[in-house]
Amino acid sequence: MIKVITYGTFDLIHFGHIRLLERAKALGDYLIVGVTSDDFDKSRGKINVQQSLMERIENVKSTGLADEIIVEEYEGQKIDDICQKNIDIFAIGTDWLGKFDYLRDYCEVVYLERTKGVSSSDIRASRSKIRLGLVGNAVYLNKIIRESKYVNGIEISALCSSDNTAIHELKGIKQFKTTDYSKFLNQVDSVYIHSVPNDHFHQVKEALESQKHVLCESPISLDKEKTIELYELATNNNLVLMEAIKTAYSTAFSRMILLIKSGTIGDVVSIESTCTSLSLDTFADGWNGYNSWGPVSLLPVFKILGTSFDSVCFTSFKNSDTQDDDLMTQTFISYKKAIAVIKVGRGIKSEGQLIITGTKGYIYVPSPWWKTEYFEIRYEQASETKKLYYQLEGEGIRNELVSFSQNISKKNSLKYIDKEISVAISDVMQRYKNGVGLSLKCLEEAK
Ligand code: C2G
Repeated sequence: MIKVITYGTFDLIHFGHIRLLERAKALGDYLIVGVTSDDFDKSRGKINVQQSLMERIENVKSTGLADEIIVEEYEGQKIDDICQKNIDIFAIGTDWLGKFDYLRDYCEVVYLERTKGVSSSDIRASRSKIRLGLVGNAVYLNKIIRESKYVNGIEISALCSSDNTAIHELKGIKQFKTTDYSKFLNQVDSVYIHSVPNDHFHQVKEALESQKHVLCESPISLDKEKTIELYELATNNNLVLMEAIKTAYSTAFSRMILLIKSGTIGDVVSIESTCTSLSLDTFADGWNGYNSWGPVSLLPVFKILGTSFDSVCFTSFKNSDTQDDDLMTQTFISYKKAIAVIKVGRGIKSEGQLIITGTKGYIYVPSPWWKTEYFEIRYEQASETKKLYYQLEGEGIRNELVSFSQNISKKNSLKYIDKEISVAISDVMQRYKNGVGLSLKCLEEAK
C-alpha cells in the first residue's frame, strides 16, 4: 500500500485545495492530511485564518478524500509523521517548490502544480474591509498603521488629530481636525482611540452613538460609572467596545493565565508587577505615570485574582519639578486570600518583572513582562522548573487588531479583556485620581 501525506491550513476550503487533495490521493492508496493547529499557524505568521481548527478539519473531512486526518502542531513534525506512519510520498503545492526537499531523506517528495486564480487570502480580502479611523496624536499610532497591514479585513482610512507631526505613515489616510470629530466618524466603521485619558469618555461615547465599533487604549475612562455607561451603550447598540492593552493579546500571556487557572502553581496568594519607563516622553502629554502604566500592571491582577477585591491603597512619590507627574506609585490591592503589589513609574527605571506566587510554586516573567514571550514556572526543586516561550509578533498589536476585527464580524469572538476588568481598571484609576486611599509624598520635601 502506498501511503501519501500532505499538509495545509485549508481555511475557507476552495477548488484549489480540493484539486490538490484529489491529485495527492491519486498518487497512492491511502491519504493522510495534516491540518495545521491555530498555534502552529500563528507561529509561522498566518494570523488571519478565519476558521477554527475544528471547522478546517470538517472542511477536509467534507471532501471525502482523506483516509486519515491529523493535526500539525510543531515545526519539524513532518519528519516525525513520515517516519512514524511509514509514508511513501509527501505531496504539496508548487508554492512550496524546493522548500521541502529536505524530506527526500525520508520519502519521495512531489510538488503538485498550484491551481491559479484562487486562494484563501483572496477570498478573505474580497470580503468587505472594516474602515478603521485613528484618534490621537501619539507616535504609537505609527505602530498601529504598520501592524494593520498584516491584518486582513481592516483598512486604516482616516485620522482625527490635533497635531499629526508625530505620525509619518499617512499615505492614503484622510485627515481631520479634532473639531471635525463627527465628520471623521462619518468616514469610518470603527475607531481606535489613543488620545489622552481625559478625552476617552466623550470620544468613545460619540463614536458608539454614531454606530461605530470602538477599540480604546486603556483606561477607557477615568470613572467607573462612565465605563459602565459606555459598555451598556455598546451592548444596546450591538457594537463592539474593546479595551486595548496589547499584553492581553500576547499568546504567552494568555497561556500563562490558563496554566494558573488550571492549578499549576496552586492557589495564587500574591502578585507583584513592576512597570517603569525612564523616558518622560514615551507617552504624550496628558498621560501621567499612573495613567500610562496603571492599566497594564493591573491586568494580571484582575485576570488572575478577579475583580472582587477588598481594598486598594496607594503610596505615590511626586517629583517636585514636575508636580503633576507621579514619579513612582505603589498600589496595594488586598483580596480575601491574596495581595497584589504594583510598582509603576515614569522617570525611573526598575526591573520590569512579574512574579505570581502560589501555594505550590510561582511564575516568573522577566523584564519587560508586558511584552510577554517567555516565562518560567518554578518550584521548590529547581530541577522541576518549566520554561515556556511563545513568539510575540508586533508586540501583541497584530493579535489585538485581529481580535477586534473578528469580534466585529462575530467570528471566534474571544474576549481577552472583559467588561468587569475594564470597569475594575477604571475604578482603580478613579480612586487614584481622586486621592482615595492615597498617601502622597514629595521626594524633594522628604530630603
Ligand atoms: N493550494 C493549491 N492551489 C491553490 C491554493 C492552495 O494547490 N490555489 C495547495 C497549497 O499549495 C497546499 C494546500 O493547497 O499544498 C493547502 O494550502 P494552504 O491551506 O494555504 O496551506 P499552506 O499554508 O500551504 O500549508 O505545514 C503546512 C504546509 O506546509 C502548507
